[in-house]
Amino acid sequence: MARASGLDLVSGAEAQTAAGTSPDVELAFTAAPGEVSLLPGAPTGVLRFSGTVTRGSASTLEAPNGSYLGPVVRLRQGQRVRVRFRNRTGEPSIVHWHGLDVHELADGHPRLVVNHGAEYVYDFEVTNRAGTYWYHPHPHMRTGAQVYQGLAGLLLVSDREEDALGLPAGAGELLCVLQDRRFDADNQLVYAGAAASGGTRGRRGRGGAGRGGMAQMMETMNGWIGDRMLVSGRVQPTRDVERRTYRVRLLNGSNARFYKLAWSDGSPMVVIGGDGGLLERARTQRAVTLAPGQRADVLLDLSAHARGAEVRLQSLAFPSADAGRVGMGGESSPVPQGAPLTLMTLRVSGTQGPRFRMPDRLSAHEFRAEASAPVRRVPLTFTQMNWHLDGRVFDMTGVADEETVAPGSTHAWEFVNQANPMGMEMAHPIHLHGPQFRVLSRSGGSANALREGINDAGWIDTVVVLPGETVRVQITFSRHPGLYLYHCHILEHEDMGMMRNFRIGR
Ligand SMILES: [Cu+2]
Repeated sequence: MARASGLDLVSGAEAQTAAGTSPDVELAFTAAPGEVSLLPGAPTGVLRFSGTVTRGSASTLEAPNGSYLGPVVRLRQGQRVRVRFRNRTGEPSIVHWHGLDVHELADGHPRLVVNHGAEYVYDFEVTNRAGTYWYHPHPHMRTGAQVYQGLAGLLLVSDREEDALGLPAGAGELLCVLQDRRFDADNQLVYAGAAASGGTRGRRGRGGAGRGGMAQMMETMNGWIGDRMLVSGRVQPTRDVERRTYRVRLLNGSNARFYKLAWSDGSPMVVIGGDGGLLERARTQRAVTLAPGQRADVLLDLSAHARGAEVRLQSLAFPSADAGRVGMGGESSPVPQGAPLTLMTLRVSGTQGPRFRMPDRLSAHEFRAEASAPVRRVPLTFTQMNWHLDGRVFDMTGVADEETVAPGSTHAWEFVNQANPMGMEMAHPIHLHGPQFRVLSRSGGSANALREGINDAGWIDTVVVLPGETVRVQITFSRHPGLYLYHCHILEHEDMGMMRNFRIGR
C-alpha cells in the first residue's frame, strides 16, 4: 500500500484497488448546501450529506427524516466498503468515520482534505463490533463550523453476537442524535466558533454579529453552546411510541454541550452499550452523561405505561462549572451548559408491542488490564490562551517520539486535567482515532454532578476527563500503520489545536 505522505494524496482507493479487492458495498456521498424547515417561517440554510447505494443492498442507507442529518449507514462486520465522497461544500473537507478502526487513508485525517468539487474515495473493511458509530467532517479549523451547519450522520454496525440477542429493531429502535443550535431572527444558524469567518457564504453560518473579539474568543474557549435542542435534526420533537421495549441509540452530536440524560417518569437508563458496542452486562443508571462525540445504547420499557402517557428525554440540571467554564463572561447562550433541558417527548399509544427479556450476559467481548503496558502521561493544558495536549499545538504531520507506537501494541495513556496557572478548568472529551479502548482508572477532581452518569465499563473511543481528574486508559493500537489523530471532541477546542497526531510504526 502506498504510504500517505502529504497533501498530494487524493484517493485512498488506488492502493486498495491495486491490491485487487472489490467492495461488497459501494456508496456515493455528497456534502452540499441545502435548506430545511426547522422552525416556523423561513427555511434554514444548512450543509448536509446525501448518499446513494451504487453497489450492495439498498438497505445500507436509510434516508434522513427530512432534516439536515446525513443518511443512516448500516454496515455489517466483515463487509468491504467503498465510499465515493464528493465535496460540494464550497470549502475543503474530508469525512471521518468516528469509531471505526480503518487504515490511515480511510480515516479522514485533515491532511487528506479535498477541495470543493473534488472527490475522495474510501476503501475499508468493517472490523468493528456491532455498535453505534457516526461520521462527520474533519478539516483542520473547520470541523466545528461544518458539523454545526449540519454535516453528520449515524453509522450502525451489526454482527452475529448482536443478532443472537434479538434486540428491538425496526420500529423498536429509536435513533437520537442530540444537538444544540442558535438561530437568528431569520431562522439562520448562528455560529462564532474558531474559524467562523472563513469560507461561510450566503446565509449559512452567519455569526458573531454584534459581539466583540474578546467575547467571541471566550465563547470559542468555552465551546459553542446553542439555545435550541434538536434530536435527529428536529427541534424538540414528539414521537408516537407503542407499549413495548425500545432500543434507544443516543449520540451527542453537539459541538460542545454535555448532557446528563434521564427519563422524566423515573424509568431507569438501562445501558446495554457505549461508543464501541455492547457491554458485557446491562447497567441500570439513573442518568447517563454524554460528552460531545460519545454514544449510549439504552433500553426503555414502555410496556406497562398507560395509553396517552408522555415520557420525556431530559438533560438534568448540573452546575455549569462541572463541565467547566473559563469564565470572564464568555457565555452568551441563554441556555448555559448544565441548564435542565427537554430534548424529546415520547407519547405512548394503546398499541402493545414486544417486550425484551434481558439476558444475563450481552457480550463475551472480554477486557484484560495489562499491568506491564508502558504509561504515558498526557496533560491537558491551557497555554497561550488556547487549549492544547501536553502543551503542543496541532501540527499537520508532526509527531513527537512519545506519540509513536508499534502496530498492535498496548499502552496506558493517562490524561491529566489539572488546574492551570490561568485558573481555567474544563471537562474535555478526548477521542482517539482507531480501535476502541478501556478506562483503567479515574481519580482526582472534586464533587461533580456529571460523574454519576459516566459509564467506564465498556469499550469507548471518547473518554471524558472532568476538571481536576486523571483518567488512565488502556489502548491496543491498530495494526494499520500510519498517521492518526487524538483530540478533544469539543469541536472548537479541536479546531484551535487541541489535537495531535500519533504514528503507528516508524
Ligand atoms: Cu476540550
